[in-house]
Amino acid sequence: MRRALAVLTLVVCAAALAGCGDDDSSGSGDGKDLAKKTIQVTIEGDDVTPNGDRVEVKTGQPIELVVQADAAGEIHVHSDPEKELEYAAGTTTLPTFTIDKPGIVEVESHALEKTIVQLEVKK
Ligand SMILES: [Cu+2]
Repeated sequence: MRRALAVLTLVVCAAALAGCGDDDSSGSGDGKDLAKKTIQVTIEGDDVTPNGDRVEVKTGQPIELVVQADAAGEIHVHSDPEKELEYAAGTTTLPTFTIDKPGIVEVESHALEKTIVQLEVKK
Protein backbone atom coordinates (compact mmCIF):
# COMPACT_ATOMS: atom_id res chain seq x y z
CA MET A 1 0.00 0.00 0.00
CA ARG A 2 2.63 2.43 1.12
CA ARG A 3 4.86 1.49 -1.77
CA ALA A 4 2.04 1.90 -4.28
CA LEU A 5 1.39 5.41 -3.02
CA ALA A 6 5.04 6.34 -3.30
CA VAL A 7 5.05 5.21 -6.91
CA LEU A 8 1.87 7.15 -7.57
CA THR A 9 3.43 10.27 -6.10
CA LEU A 10 6.47 9.90 -8.34
CA VAL A 11 4.31 9.49 -11.42
CA VAL A 12 2.32 12.59 -10.57
CA CYS A 13 5.50 14.56 -9.96
CA ALA A 14 6.87 13.51 -13.32
CA ALA A 15 3.64 14.50 -15.03
CA ALA A 16 3.30 17.86 -13.34
CA LEU A 17 6.74 19.38 -13.33
CA ALA A 18 5.60 22.52 -11.56
CA GLY A 19 5.69 22.19 -7.83
CA CYS A 20 8.01 19.23 -7.72
CA GLY A 21 11.74 19.14 -7.26
CA ASP A 22 12.25 22.86 -7.04
CA ASP A 23 14.99 22.51 -4.44
CA ASP A 24 17.32 24.74 -6.36
CA SER A 25 14.80 27.44 -7.20
CA SER A 26 15.27 30.85 -5.71
CA GLY A 27 12.27 30.62 -3.41
CA SER A 28 11.69 32.71 -0.34
CA GLY A 29 13.46 30.08 1.73
CA ASP A 30 10.39 29.67 3.89
CA GLY A 31 9.39 26.04 3.91
CA LYS A 32 12.15 25.10 1.56
CA ASP A 33 13.40 22.22 3.65
CA LEU A 34 9.98 21.05 4.81
CA ALA A 35 8.87 17.61 3.80
CA LYS A 36 5.66 17.38 1.86
CA LYS A 37 2.60 16.64 3.99
CA THR A 38 0.41 14.10 2.28
CA ILE A 39 -3.12 13.67 3.56
CA GLN A 40 -5.11 10.66 2.43
CA VAL A 41 -8.81 11.39 1.99
CA THR A 42 -11.46 8.76 1.36
CA ILE A 43 -14.93 9.72 0.20
CA GLU A 44 -17.59 7.05 -0.08
CA GLY A 45 -21.19 8.13 -0.45
CA ASP A 46 -21.77 10.52 2.44
CA ASP A 47 -18.82 9.26 4.44
CA VAL A 48 -15.62 11.25 4.55
CA THR A 49 -12.39 10.07 6.16
CA PRO A 50 -10.80 11.88 7.92
CA ASN A 51 -13.82 13.69 9.29
CA GLY A 52 -12.80 17.01 10.80
CA ASP A 53 -9.44 15.88 12.21
CA ARG A 54 -6.82 18.47 13.03
CA VAL A 55 -3.66 18.15 10.99
CA GLU A 56 -0.62 20.20 11.92
CA VAL A 57 1.36 21.80 9.11
CA LYS A 58 3.89 24.59 8.94
CA THR A 59 3.63 27.79 6.97
CA GLY A 60 5.13 27.14 3.56
CA GLN A 61 5.00 23.38 3.92
CA PRO A 62 3.82 21.67 0.73
CA ILE A 63 0.47 19.99 1.32
CA GLU A 64 -0.84 17.30 -0.94
CA LEU A 65 -4.30 15.76 -0.78
CA VAL A 66 -4.71 12.29 -2.22
CA VAL A 67 -8.41 11.66 -2.68
CA GLN A 68 -9.94 8.26 -3.13
CA ALA A 69 -13.58 8.73 -4.06
CA ASP A 70 -16.48 6.76 -5.45
CA ALA A 71 -17.65 9.76 -7.48
CA ALA A 72 -16.14 12.96 -8.82
CA GLY A 73 -16.43 16.09 -6.72
CA GLU A 74 -14.70 19.13 -5.37
CA ILE A 75 -12.76 19.99 -2.26
CA HIS A 76 -12.77 23.50 -0.88
CA VAL A 77 -9.71 24.78 0.95
CA HIS A 78 -10.45 27.85 3.07
CA SER A 79 -7.06 29.39 2.59
CA ASP A 80 -6.50 32.95 1.45
CA PRO A 81 -7.18 32.96 -1.45
CA GLU A 82 -9.54 30.01 -1.31
CA LYS A 83 -8.94 26.99 -3.46
CA GLU A 84 -11.39 24.69 -5.16
CA LEU A 85 -9.79 21.42 -6.10
CA GLU A 86 -11.60 18.96 -8.30
CA TYR A 87 -11.16 15.25 -8.05
CA ALA A 88 -12.33 12.38 -10.19
CA ALA A 89 -13.82 9.05 -9.27
CA GLY A 90 -11.01 6.75 -8.23
CA THR A 91 -7.76 8.08 -6.82
CA THR A 92 -6.75 11.66 -7.56
CA THR A 93 -3.63 13.41 -6.32
CA LEU A 94 -4.56 17.07 -6.07
CA PRO A 95 -2.08 19.83 -6.91
CA THR A 96 0.29 20.54 -4.05
CA PHE A 97 -0.33 23.83 -2.27
CA THR A 98 1.12 25.79 0.60
CA ILE A 99 -0.35 28.10 3.21
CA ASP A 100 1.59 31.18 4.15
CA LYS A 101 -0.31 32.41 7.18
CA PRO A 102 -0.60 30.67 10.53
CA GLY A 103 -4.10 29.76 11.63
CA ILE A 104 -6.79 27.16 11.07
CA VAL A 105 -7.66 26.39 7.47
CA GLU A 106 -10.68 24.20 6.88
CA VAL A 107 -10.74 21.69 4.08
CA GLU A 108 -14.31 20.82 3.20
CA SER A 109 -16.63 19.05 0.87
CA HIS A 110 -19.47 21.45 0.29
CA ALA A 111 -21.50 18.87 -1.57
CA LEU A 112 -21.44 16.62 1.50
CA GLU A 113 -21.42 19.52 3.99
CA LYS A 114 -18.51 17.96 5.83
CA THR A 115 -15.21 19.19 7.11
CA ILE A 116 -12.51 16.80 6.02
CA VAL A 117 -9.58 18.22 7.94
CA GLN A 118 -8.68 21.38 9.74
CA LEU A 119 -5.16 22.37 8.86
CA GLU A 120 -3.53 23.83 11.93
CA VAL A 121 -0.94 26.04 10.30
CA LYS A 122 1.97 27.00 12.54
CA LYS A 123 4.99 29.13 11.99
CU1 LIG B 1 -15.72 25.79 1.90
